[in-house]
Amino acid sequence: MKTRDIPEQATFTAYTNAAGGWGSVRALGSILMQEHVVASGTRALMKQNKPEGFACVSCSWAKPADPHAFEFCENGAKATAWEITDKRATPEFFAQHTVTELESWSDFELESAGRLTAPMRYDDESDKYLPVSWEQAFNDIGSELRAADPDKVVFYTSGRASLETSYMYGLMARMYGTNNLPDSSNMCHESTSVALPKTIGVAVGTVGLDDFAATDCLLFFGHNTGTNAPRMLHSLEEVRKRGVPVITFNPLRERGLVSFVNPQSPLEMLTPARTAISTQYVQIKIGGDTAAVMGMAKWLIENDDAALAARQPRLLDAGFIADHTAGFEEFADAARQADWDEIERQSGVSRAQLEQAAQTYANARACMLMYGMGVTQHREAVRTIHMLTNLLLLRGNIGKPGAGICPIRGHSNVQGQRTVGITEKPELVPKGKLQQQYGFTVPEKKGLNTVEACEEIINKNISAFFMLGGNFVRAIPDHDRMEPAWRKIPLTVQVMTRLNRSSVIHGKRSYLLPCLGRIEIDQQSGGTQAVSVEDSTGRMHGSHGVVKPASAQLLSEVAIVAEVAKRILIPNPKVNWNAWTADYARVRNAIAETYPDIFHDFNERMWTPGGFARPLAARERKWNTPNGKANFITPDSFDEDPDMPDEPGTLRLMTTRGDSQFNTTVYGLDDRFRGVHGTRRVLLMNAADMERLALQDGAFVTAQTVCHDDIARRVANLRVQTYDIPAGCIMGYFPELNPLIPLSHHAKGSKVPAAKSIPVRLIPHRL
Ligand SMILES: Nc1nc2c(c(=O)[nH]1)N[C@H]1C(S)=C(S)[C@@H](COP(=O)(O)OP(=O)(O)OC[C@H]3O[C@@H](n4cnc5c(=O)[nH]c(N)nc54)[C@H](O)[C@@H]3O)O[C@H]1N2
Ligand SMILES: Nc1nc2c(c(=O)[nH]1)N[C@H]1C(S)=C(S)[C@@H](COP(=O)(O)OP(=O)(O)OC[C@H]3O[C@@H](n4cnc5c(=O)[nH]c(N)nc54)[C@H](O)[C@@H]3O)O[C@H]1N2
Ligand SMILES: [Mo]
Repeated sequence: MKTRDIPEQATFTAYTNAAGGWGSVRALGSILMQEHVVASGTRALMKQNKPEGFACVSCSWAKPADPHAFEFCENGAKATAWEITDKRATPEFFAQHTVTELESWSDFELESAGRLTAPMRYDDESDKYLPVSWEQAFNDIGSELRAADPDKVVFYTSGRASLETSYMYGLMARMYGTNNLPDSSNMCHESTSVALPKTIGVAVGTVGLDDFAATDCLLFFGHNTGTNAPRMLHSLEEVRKRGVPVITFNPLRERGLVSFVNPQSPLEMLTPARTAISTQYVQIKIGGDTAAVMGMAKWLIENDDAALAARQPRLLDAGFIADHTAGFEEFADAARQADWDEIERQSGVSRAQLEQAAQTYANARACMLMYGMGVTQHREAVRTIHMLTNLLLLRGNIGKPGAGICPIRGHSNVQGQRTVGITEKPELVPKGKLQQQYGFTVPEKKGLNTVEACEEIINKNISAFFMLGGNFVRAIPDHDRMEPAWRKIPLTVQVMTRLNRSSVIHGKRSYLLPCLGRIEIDQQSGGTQAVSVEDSTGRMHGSHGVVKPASAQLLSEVAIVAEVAKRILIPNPKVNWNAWTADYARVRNAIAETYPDIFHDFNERMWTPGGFARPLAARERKWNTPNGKANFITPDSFDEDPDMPDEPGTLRLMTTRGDSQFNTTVYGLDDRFRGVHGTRRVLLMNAADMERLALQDGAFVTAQTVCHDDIARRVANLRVQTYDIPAGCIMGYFPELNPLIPLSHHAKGSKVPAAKSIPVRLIPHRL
């Protein structure tokens, strides 16, 4: 396995095979070997996403009630191998390397050191992490946090922590006195959490796995399914076998959405029949979604007007619109007035293509719409999501079988964390319930989200930053500004499994607290413990570990949160942190008491095959919006990025994941489905842009952000490559290109960094 990224040695091949197939099987074998876990890995994989096993730590896609023998995908298997690896970052490892030396390592090399085995504390004098006892670490962290102003302490979470841990963590922060609870969702689907309550009155998707069997049409916006939620390809394959049309809107022809060979279907593997996934592929410009959907809506509304006049069958669901919605007339007028030239220019797609898509949509009795980061990580993300729901509402596609909206969530429990109280917004917290249950008053002051936490770090207003998982420093924008500021934080604490950038770029005092992963057996005084998670379709699943922990010294996340809570909070007889650690069923009882509608009889229901569903009002056509209706919201413009400087030569850069990574965890340098091998320092470009800039394949450039402030944001040594991508758009990889995203460049309303629309200029390197 190549660990050094040397772009000169990279190769590019057009990948013409389907996603899945033998390529997946080969890739799986090599990762099990790389992590030295061929036997244990294979055994663990048989229990992945099974009712009696563990919930995969990779994506959050739904887990069926009747799983396949192999209910995992290549990337889920990679995530498992990565967690149960036999490589170890022991105290001896840390004794051999100064932190300054570790800083020069790549992300891949840092994580390749393996699982942390003991709690560590940074020692200034030797510039090394030295072992520290748990007791000492908790006492030190506790006394520092007790002395701090709670407003200046941040409790970050990455979306992997279980419902039990997340509930305890949120409660701890609030009892301590702050709502400073940013999480990875602030960089991910927060645009959804802000947009959907206004239109359909829920903050999450309305689609369930059963809807795939009833649908007549699927629309896909801005998601790379073959890489980031591959198990969904099984559902898509089934839908396609029924002849259901799938229309994809994406600047790139992502392989998983073009065609798929099921690597678990022996017949397909022998006779590599592939299932064509998308029936129409709309290669939209980056940021062109509002305009494209407006084009579809315009066609539907104008043809409906004509049908009405001619007394022919309607194209719109007029009954649904009249009974259930508000704002239709204003929206319909805007659609009628929308100008096709403007729609074509902003979307980068022809009128004919959009009319074709609209016609397919109009023919379907029930339609589902799925979307990912290509929608949420834009300046106008919230508006685009409103536009997506407008399209669904036109034909009553919310709250009937086979229809609905499906934001495809990222981390395996990111949606669940929100459900049990991880949020910086106090208005989303059941204050009365918590008061009644624990006798304390939830702080009123709004907490910091991710972008705001970064701003306060730059302003030197943060005294301590606690990370429950994740790799904050690497996942956020504006690395070159954030890293020096991060080092000035008095205390950083990381609950983690593997070494990453946030541990080598650390606060003045820094602790690494190694925890059990979800795949490991969690033994407490009350017996072996299970945890639970919520998937993208709002179903809760139990999960118990199946492999021996990486080290006898690891503590569970629940235990770590409880130990910190005991040290920073005034004792409260209503919360017995020790009892919660001993038996997580008691935490679940507490969750059920706080959120009875969702979690009643939690312990009994958590092992329901396929999970148990949370009530979703919109699914029943009950609208929890201020006016009690589902709302059409008319966009004020189509321009996705009003701040995009109108300078000639400015290109729009999207930063996405490749096939060999889980967010900031980079397993390898290849992005197989996109045909990129051996480097991540690459920009994929349209041939016309290459020609205009007089660039040849393999040339090297520096990318520089075009921004209104005077801060220079650059990434050098990027290799350019011609690619099938619309003119004016370029693609590169997250997190390598994060220095280019200005912190201020985030979605209006949700503050999700606009990682998919960075205005850049390219400066060729001189030969
Ligand atoms: N194996 C693996 N699985 C993962 C992850 C991982 O890193 N690895 N990460 C997890 C997490 S946290 C998340 S959030 C999800 C992310 O999964 P995705 O939502 O797929 O995220 P990205 O990889 O950023 O890919 C964004 C997609 O949107 C397209 N796109 C970009 N801009 C636009 C646009 O303006 N309009 C449209 N229509 N499309 C656009 C891109 O071409 C790309 O296909 O995956 C989760 N699952
Ligand atoms: N440019 C750009 N930036 C982006 C994005 C993008 O598309 N483009 N995507 C954004 C999105 S969608 C997201 S979700 C964020 C991701 O941001 P984060 O969630 O903060 O980052 P991850 O890379 O998922 O975190 C990986 C680390 O989690 C730790 N870890 C793994 N398993 C466990 C566990 O079981 N317990 C604990 N305690 N720790 C564990 C390991 O130490 C590992 O190094 O990045 C965002 N940043
Ligand atoms: Mo995410």
